[in-house]
Amino acid sequence: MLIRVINPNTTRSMTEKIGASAQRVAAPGTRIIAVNPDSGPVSIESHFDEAISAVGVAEEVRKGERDGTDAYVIACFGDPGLLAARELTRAPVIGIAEAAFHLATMIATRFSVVTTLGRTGIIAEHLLQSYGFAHHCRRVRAAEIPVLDLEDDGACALERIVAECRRAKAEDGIGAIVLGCGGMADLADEIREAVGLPIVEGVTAAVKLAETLVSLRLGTSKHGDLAFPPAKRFTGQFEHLSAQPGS
Ligand code: 5HY
Repeated sequence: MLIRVINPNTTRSMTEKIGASAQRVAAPGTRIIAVNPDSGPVSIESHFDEAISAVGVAEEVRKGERDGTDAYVIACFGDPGLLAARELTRAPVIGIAEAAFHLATMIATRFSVVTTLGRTGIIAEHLLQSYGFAHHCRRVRAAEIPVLDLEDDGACALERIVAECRRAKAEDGIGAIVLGCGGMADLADEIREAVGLPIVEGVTAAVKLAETLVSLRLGTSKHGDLAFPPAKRFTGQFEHLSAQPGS
């Protein structure tokens, strides 16, 4: 089984870290290919970053279709371009936020999210609403660390995340915590150890859900709004996206 794990930002070191975490939990026989778009933001910390990164996600799915990919994972906690990506393939496409929310509600009646910057918290809140998990989530908290601090050992990112998780455990009346950034993929075990609560990490959650869907031969429905996009001409820098009817 081939799973294409797409880091929507363009920071290669974070892509490799995400890929290693994904391969660590993958079943024998599952091959993970971890990629990021050539063009786009080095980190995603705003609605604008999200909008630009969604195009990069679509481009990576188009490339994956040429490789016979069995499933896709969008490894950014905003699940940028999730529905557009699903339109482009019959394979399952899993966003790490969506995956983490699903698993968290199977192990706890209430959870909190701990993300990077406060300003991106609203993106997680919008997803909780649109996915129907808002009533399970007590708070979306932020460790107030820039995403790329997760790539800098000297930045004390882990300490700040653990401190915010401990506050959530003490104050939110929850049974689990969801980590709110793909760049935290390698930190779940240490945080679980330090905080003493179930920690749900999206990249690994999404890989296991993708394997489940593929093994059940469940792919993205092509009946209705996730059907392939209507073929049309694109202009300018997107001309290469043009498609002839029926192509
Ligand atoms: C992510 N940004 O998962 C989001 C996290 C965030 O570049 N990868 C990013 O802070 O919204």
